Amino acid sequence: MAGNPDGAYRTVCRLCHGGCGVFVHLKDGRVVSVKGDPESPMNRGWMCVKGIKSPEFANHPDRLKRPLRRKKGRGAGQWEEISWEAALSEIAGRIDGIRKETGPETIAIGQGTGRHHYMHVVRFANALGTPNWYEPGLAQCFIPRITVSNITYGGFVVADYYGEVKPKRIIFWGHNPLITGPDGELAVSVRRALDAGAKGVLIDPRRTETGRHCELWLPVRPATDAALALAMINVVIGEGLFDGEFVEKWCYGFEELKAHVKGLTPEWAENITTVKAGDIRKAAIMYAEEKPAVIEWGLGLEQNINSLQTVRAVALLRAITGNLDIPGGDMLGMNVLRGYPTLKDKLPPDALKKRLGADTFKLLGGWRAFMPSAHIPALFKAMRTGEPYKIRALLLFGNNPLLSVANSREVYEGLNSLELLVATDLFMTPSAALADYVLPAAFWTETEQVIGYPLVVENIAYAQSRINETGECRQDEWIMDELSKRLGLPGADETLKHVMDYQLEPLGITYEELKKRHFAHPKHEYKKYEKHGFRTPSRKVELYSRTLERMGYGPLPAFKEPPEGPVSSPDVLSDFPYILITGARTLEFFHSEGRQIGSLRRLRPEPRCELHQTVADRRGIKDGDWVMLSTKRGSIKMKASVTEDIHPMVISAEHGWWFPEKKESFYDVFESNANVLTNNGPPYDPAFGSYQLRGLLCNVTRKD
Ligand SMILES: Nc1nc2c(c(=O)[nH]1)N[C@H]1C(S)=C(S)[C@@H](COP(=O)(O)OP(=O)(O)OC[C@H]3O[C@@H](n4cnc5c(=O)[nH]c(N)nc54)[C@H](O)[C@@H]3O)O[C@H]1N2
Ligand SMILES: Nc1nc2c(c(=O)[nH]1)N[C@H]1C(S)=C(S)[C@@H](COP(=O)(O)OP(=O)(O)OC[C@H]3O[C@@H](n4cnc5c(=O)[nH]c(N)nc54)[C@H](O)[C@@H]3O)O[C@H]1N2
Ligand code: SF4
Ligand SMILES: [Mo]
Repeated sequence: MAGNPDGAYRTVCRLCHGGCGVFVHLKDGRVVSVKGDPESPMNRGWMCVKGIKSPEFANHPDRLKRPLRRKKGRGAGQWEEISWEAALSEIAGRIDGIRKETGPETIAIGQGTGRHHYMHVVRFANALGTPNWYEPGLAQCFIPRITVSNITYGGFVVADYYGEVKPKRIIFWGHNPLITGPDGELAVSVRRALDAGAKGVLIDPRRTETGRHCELWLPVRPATDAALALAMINVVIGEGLFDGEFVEKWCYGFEELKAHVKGLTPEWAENITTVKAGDIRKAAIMYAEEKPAVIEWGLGLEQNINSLQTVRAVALLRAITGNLDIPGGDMLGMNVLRGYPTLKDKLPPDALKKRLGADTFKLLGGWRAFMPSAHIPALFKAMRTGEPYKIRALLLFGNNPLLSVANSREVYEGLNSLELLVATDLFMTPSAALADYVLPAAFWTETEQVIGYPLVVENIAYAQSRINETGECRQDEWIMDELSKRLGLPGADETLKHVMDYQLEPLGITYEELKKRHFAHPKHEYKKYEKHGFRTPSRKVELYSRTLERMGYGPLPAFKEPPEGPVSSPDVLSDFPYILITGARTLEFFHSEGRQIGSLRRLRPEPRCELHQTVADRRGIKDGDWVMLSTKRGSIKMKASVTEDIHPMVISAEHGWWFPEKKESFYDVFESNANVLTNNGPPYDPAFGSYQLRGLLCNVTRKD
């Protein structure tokens, strides 16, 4: 207990990707309120509505509190409570049987996005000897940005809102941080930068909450951002706005890039992106001339089948304008923590070869991948069909694939084909309802960990402390460690405390010491490349990437039409004349979570889709009407939000919708679930295997 006059506990909120320093107040061991920590270098007292409602999550009557074993048929909703000892030994026994019979690769592991146990899942998979773990983000989220940054600049970047010099110009590109932060930095830092005078440009088919603070909006046609970025490079180079000194000294391949973008003018891009050439030119000039400037890039760039080259094109803009690692620019991380001990040397080489999709999608699953994982469509296909071999078991740690993976109906088939499904979660979800065992996970106030923020760049190390308990809920890491012991896996003799101390070694402190200080915040160093160069083969920023070339991918970024769209598939247009984007976030919900939290649900009672006034007029739809949204894959029901703040061809559907109150009808899991509409089929991005969640063709009709 520390740090606050009324004896509150000081820790970090992890209801989303986390990062807000907080004080938690307990009464009789239960969380009663959570308040922002004014001294936290990340949030300085601020919190979002979800975090503030943490007590409602923590104390919800539907929280899972004891391990459950299925009594009747799969999905019948009949459970019996069992002890941890029984659950762990039975599950370990079944895993052991399967690994001996058909090999550990036939056991898959699925996890959700960015949780405390993220790297521990990778460790557990390696120790178990299975190459087949997945997370529904990865190829569709963050891995393209991280990998491209590593290949291009030798490290990941984040906008510098923290030093004395602040960004003058911010480009929000397929990213809506006022709603979605902290995915990188926190919403509050962005808001403060804008309030302090930074000027914004929004590149997004929707004029978002963040966009309302911007002076220029480029409503891009979904999945065509690579063309937009190439045209901006064309302007920056063609009009001599690049940083000549930085390019000369620190960039590799400038002449090749210059020749490559020569004909890729704003007029060329207007034809593709539907954004006016004049606005493309304006955005490029604003970004290049007003230094320091940052690019807030997000999911809008990744959920398409040209994710590698789209993200690369945007990445190069930072370099040629000299905005890298300067005060108020996009800074390379300090990486204050030692890399998580993932036991990757324990995964035998022949297991590596069996990773599903790895030979094709080398930057997702191959040896050069940032965090090698399996290709989700290949994994679920292997579950359903046994091709190239049968996936027999799946262990889920904080993942609800029926809602978060593309093509929900195939996911359903996949889950039903398993011999063993184990789900660890806070609540009974539709995916957990299909399991053989359901294990109760600890809430964030009930877990401990060391975490670096902002994510991936790790400029600050934080201690998250375990401050209370609920029922028999356990931290996911504990569950994996207990299974490891029973299976005699490597690393089973090390506790989470060992791991945390190992991570902190470069800072010269232990977890117990960090807990007392709450966070460690070494001074930021800029222009680190001046000491050792960039961490790339040429020691420079690689505008032209030999690494990509050697792997068989384009060394310079290029645009590719999305396979389903007004240009590539005009034959489908008569039935599906609009462009669908899914999953633009809302403040109240984190993915499929929170639908049972009364106060949040009252703020957003129903699933919504946004469409343009002209579409509504054409279809006789009024704001608040129920509509049917359909694609070639299926149809769902949502309420219409009619607006002028969206590209007139685009319809934006929320994701993650299920109805915890409708247990009798399997939570109506297919009724308003955006992933009934999405496509998990080829083509995929050739390097990451990304599938399309945005930029698909759809139709909308009023539901009578
Ligand atoms: N409240 C809340 N916060 C979250 C989450 C959540 O579920 N709820 N999820 C977390 C996770 S895992 C992630 S990955 C992040 C995501 O955070 P962001 O990167 O901000 O992602 P989104 O809000 O999904 O999408 C950003 C914008 O992309 C736009 N967009 C769609 N298609 C395109 C396109 O083709 N081009 C361009 N330029 N823009 C496009 C959408 O209109 C949307 O406004 O948020 C994290 N934070
Ligand atoms: N159509 C469409 N689909 C998308 C996206 C999109 O934009 N459009 N976005 C994609 C992206 S970027 C991402 S990252 C994924 C996210 O996908 P997931 O991370 O799978 O998100 P959820 O489906 O909400 O599942 C998370 C589950 O974890 C549980 N949980 C929360 N905390 C803990 C914990 O500490 N331990 C355990 N064991 N469980 C916990 C929650 O109750 C919830 O059931 O969705 C992807 N799916
Ligand atoms: S932004 Fe995330 S970490 Fe911060 S209060 Fe909200 S849920 Fe918690
Ligand atoms: Mo994500």
